[in-house]
Amino acid sequence: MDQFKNLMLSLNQALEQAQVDPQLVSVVDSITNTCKNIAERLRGGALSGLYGSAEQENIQGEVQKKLDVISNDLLKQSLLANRSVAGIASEEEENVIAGNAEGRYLVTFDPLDGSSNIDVNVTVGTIFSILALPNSDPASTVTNDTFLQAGHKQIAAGYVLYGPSVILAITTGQGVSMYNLGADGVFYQTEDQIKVPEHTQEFAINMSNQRFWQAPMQRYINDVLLGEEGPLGKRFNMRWIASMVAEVHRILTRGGVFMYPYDNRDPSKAGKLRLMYEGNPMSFLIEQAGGASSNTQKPIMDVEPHYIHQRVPVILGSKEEVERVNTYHQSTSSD
Ligand code: P6P
Repeated sequence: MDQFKNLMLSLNQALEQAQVDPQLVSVVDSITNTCKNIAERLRGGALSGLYGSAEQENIQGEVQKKLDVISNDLLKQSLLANRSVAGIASEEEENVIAGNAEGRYLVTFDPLDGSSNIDVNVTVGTIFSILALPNSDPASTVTNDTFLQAGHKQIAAGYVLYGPSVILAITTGQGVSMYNLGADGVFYQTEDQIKVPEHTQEFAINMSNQRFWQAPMQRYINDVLLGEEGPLGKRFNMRWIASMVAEVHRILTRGGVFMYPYDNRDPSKAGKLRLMYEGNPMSFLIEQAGGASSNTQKPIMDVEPHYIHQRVPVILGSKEEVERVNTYHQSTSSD
């Protein structure tokens, strides 16, 4: 990596070349610098004494890992200290937190997605989404409602993947680029204008939930599993990492379709994944890379949020496959 670093753009050089608002660059810097700190804590593994549960639950009713709490606190501290940040919303926090009166950007984030994988040393990540403060709302009145903007209003979105490499994927609405964290602590661009292959033979879903899915999803997966002899006429491979960031990274890298559909385990919930800081940012990345993202009825970024922790069914990835899943559901709705 070092031998090429002079040939590669740093994150800040790339954002400057793309003429990104300096205040937005400052917000991205706060996020990525904090993610470097999170990566350092993760690298310590069991030696860091940071494995295991924090012995407390978050607003989602999920038992938090120690690193969930630490990552959340680090991002809160860094973003609320940034004069460009008008407010933040976190998966780990019941309510939004107002930031700086002169701030123009709102940030939603999942500080450590896939954290159940930490203790087994499997890839996790930080997901973030950046919205503009509505002109009518001076920063001092930032409330939960200020954040309730549909995904197509996002200004920027991305993730930092803590895997064998620490990788940032980001979009500011001008395509998707990726950056590897160098030994010198700088994110260097390794990919630009990423494109998700339109066709795929790889699907990702938690099959153990099959009996809880709606009929159209069961029919689609049954047809996928029939392979070449079935109606789809091709063999599929399956992946499931239980870490959305890792699944989306694989899809941005080689295509595929990721599904966390509605299931009736808790009929009051539209799905497991959250709209504002999982569904929307990942959909922005996927659509900017030429893929598609749907709740089986409409693009996820067209879903109007009514609650900061609103959940949403997620089907995203290679366009042909997402559209196929939608067709299975629409034929039911037209029945
Ligand atoms: P399950 C992680 O907890 C997460 O929110 C996503 O990152 C991941 O795709 C999904 O939940 C895994 O859910 O039910 O398979 O553990």
